[in-house]
Amino acid sequence: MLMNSADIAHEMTSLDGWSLDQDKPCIHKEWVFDSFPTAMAFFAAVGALAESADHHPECLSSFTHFRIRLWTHDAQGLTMKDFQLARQIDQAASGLHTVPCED
Ligand code: H2B
Repeated sequence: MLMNSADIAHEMTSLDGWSLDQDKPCIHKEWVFDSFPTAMAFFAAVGALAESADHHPECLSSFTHFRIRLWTHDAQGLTMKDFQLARQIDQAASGLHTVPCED
C-alpha cells in the first residue's frame, strides 16, 4: 500500500543514513567498503534479501562504492516493503567493514 507523507516521515526517523528523494519518490543510501570483495559480499547479501522478500532494489556498484535506491514499482512510490528491506540491508552492512564516505 502506497504510504502518505506523514507515514514516510515517521519511518525515516527510524532509518540510519537513508535519504528521501521527493522527486522519484524513493529512499537511497551509499556505502564505501574497505575492499572490492567486501562490496561484493554486500551485493550478494542484498541479493539474497531481495529474493526472499520478492522486492528488488536498484543497486549501483562501483569498485568499493555502493548505492541503493528503493521504491515499490507496483505502487509507483514508497511502501512498508521498502522500509523493511532497508532495515534488513542495514543489518547486512553492519557486519561488514566500511570506510568513511569522502563526498
Ligand atoms: N521490487 C520492487 N522494488 N518493487 C516492486 O514493485 C517489485 C519488486 N515487484 N520485485 C515484484 C518484484 C513483482 O514484480 C513481482 C511480480 O512480485
